[in-house]
Amino acid sequence: SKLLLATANKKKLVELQRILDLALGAERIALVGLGDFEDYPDVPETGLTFGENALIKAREGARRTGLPTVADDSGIAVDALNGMPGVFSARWSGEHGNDLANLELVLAQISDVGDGQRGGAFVCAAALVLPNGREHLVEGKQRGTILRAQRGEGGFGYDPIFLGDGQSRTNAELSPAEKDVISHRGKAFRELAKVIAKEVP
Ligand code: ITT
Repeated sequence: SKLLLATANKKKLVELQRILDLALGAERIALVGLGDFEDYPDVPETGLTFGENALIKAREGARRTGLPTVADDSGIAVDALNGMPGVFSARWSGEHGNDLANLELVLAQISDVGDGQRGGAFVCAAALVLPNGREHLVEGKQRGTILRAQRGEGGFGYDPIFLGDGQSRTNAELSPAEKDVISHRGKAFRELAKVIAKEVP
């Protein structure tokens, strides 16, 4: 069946279709992104947590389209920055979606932080809102270390500066399938896939 993914981020759409195909079978869910809807407004992400923002995006999508809707709100929480950029990850540099400027600002802000104190986590909240009003919310995390320079060309966002715990390659050096196994998004959406299997016919 058709499921709206209330995101303007094409990389998220690709990752999520891949994760859901593996969890539920390739033909089970066809995700459509916001790009397929003309004049879809910018929805203000005013939540203080990833979960609140995921629900804001999913509720708005379900209300506007009548489709069962999933949303992803995600980002990186850096220990040495007291959990920032957190929900501000996509616009940390001031320019929404400028991945390079955002990661360069984080690197500059923790340039004098020592090797033992560069921990952080990717966090993903995944929400499902159904046309009948039922709501589900799950969360996934990946802990790791923030490097001092970029490594790798894959993934998106902060992947090139993030070395997952127990990994020898950054998230940007992993294959897409390898990233899905350990990533915050992989964990959250494998959990949500179980709910989708029950709630979306
Ligand atoms: P939508 O709100 O339209 O879904 P967005 O890109 O604005 O798209 P978010 O508000 O959830 O999404 O911001 C997520 C940001 O966090 C994103 O821009 C990345 O910089 C970062 N991020 C999220 N997941 C990531 C991942 O798997 N790898 C690296 N960075 C990630």
